[in-house]
This record gives sequence, structure tokens and C-alpha cells, in this order.
Amino acid sequence: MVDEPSEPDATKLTTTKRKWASEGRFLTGRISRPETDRLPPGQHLVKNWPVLDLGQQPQISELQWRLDVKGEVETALSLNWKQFLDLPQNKLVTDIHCVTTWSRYDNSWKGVMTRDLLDIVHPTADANAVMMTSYDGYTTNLPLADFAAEDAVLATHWEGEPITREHGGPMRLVVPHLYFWKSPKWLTRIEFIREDRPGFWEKNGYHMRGDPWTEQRYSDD
Ligand SMILES: Nc1nc2c(c(=O)[nH]1)N[C@H]1C(S)=C(S)[C@@H](COP(=O)(O)O)O[C@H]1N2
Ligand SMILES: [Mo]
Repeated sequence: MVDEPSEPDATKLTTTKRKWASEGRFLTGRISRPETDRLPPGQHLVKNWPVLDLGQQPQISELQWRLDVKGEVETALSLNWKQFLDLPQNKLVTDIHCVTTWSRYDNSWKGVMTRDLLDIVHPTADANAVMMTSYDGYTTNLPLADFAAEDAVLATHWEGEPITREHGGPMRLVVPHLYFWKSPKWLTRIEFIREDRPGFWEKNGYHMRGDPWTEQRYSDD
């Protein structure tokens, strides 16, 4: 007699991901594109990496640094630097599209996927968006599905080196499928909220979502 092969134990993580997939909860409508279609409309390619921010580039030591995750979650978190680095680490390569019309291909990142954070905090059924706050006072919002995109990463490294202070080190979010203002530098707080509401640029005329493929640059009103 040969033993029946048994199903491998489903970890809590895969269970959650399967549940999300079956609910279609985090579908972002992203589709893969052919190489010839890689540059969104109205964008041009750059080789350098421009620096854009409100003008204050906070210096955050690893001792001071914290990431608070709160609001509509089952398990709120307040992580120090070491605790953050103990989360699962991943590497990926993505393009950047800035609303000021530059795009930069093939940026390699290392950090914690937002999906892995979501597996720990478990947003409640009432969570529909996130509001993010940075050490320079910058805020920006994302619908939950965009925050949960499979390539969204809480990044600590770019091209194998720690992200520099001017680019948002020690940690910034990168949400590759939206304009880059949706990728807060020096991120310190992620609040899960019931209803999407505007952050800094969204209050100042930028679009609530910021999809580069449909040129969601500015809000209509
Ligand atoms: N904390 C913070 N994050 C921010 C900003 C900012 O002013 N403060 N500017 C946003 C904008 S408008 C852009 S285009 C990108 C620029 O990132 P970079 O300087 O690394 O290119 O950061 C985004 N994230
Ligand atoms: Mo920007």
C-alpha cells in the first residue's frame, strides 16, 4: 500500500492570500504589457533618478526610526528598525513613473512586500483605503487594493545599496503601478481607514488614484 500524498499544510499566509484571491478583494486591474507598450502616455525616459519632495529631507537614524501600522486592522503594530528587518525580505525590479513626466526603467528594490505586512496586521472588513504619513509631514492616500498590489514594497534598498536620505531612506514605499507621488519617502505611519480621503498632493489638485496608464494626473474639479 502506498500512502496517499497529503496536502501540504496550508500556512496562514497562503490561506490569507487564497482568501483574498477568491474574494477578488485586492484586484487592481493590472495587466502585463508588451515591451513596446512600456512607457505610459505623456512620459519620457530618464537615466538618472531625479529627487522631488517638499524640500525637507529628514535625517532619521535607525535608533529613532519607527513604523506604526494602525486603524482598521486586527493587529496594530509599532515596529522598530530591527523588528522591521525581521519581516520577510524580497527583491524585485520595477519601473518608476512620475507625474512630472519622467519615467525610469528597471529599478531594483529590496524590502518588505506590503502583502506580507497585510498578512500580519489583517485589515478588517471595514478597511477600504490607507493614509500614509512621513517624517517630513507628507501624507498620501491609497485605495486598499493599490496598497496591496503584488509589487508594492516597503523598500530599504535600491540597486543593492541602502536607499539614500534624499530618496527617502531608511525606508520608503514604492507602488510601481501608480505615479510616484503615491510612493511616500521616510514613511513612518500607515493607517487603515474606512473611506479613502485625500493626502497632501491630492488636496492640492492631484488625482485621488494616480494611474499613469490612463493619465490620472489631476483631479477633474
Ligand atoms: N515623504 C515624502 N514622500 C514623497 C514626497 C515628499 O515630498 N515627501 N514627494 C513625492 C513625489 S511628488 C515624488 S515624484 C517622489 C519622488 O521620489 P524621489 O525623490 O525618490 O524621486 O516622492 C514622493 N514621495
Ligand atoms: Mo512627483
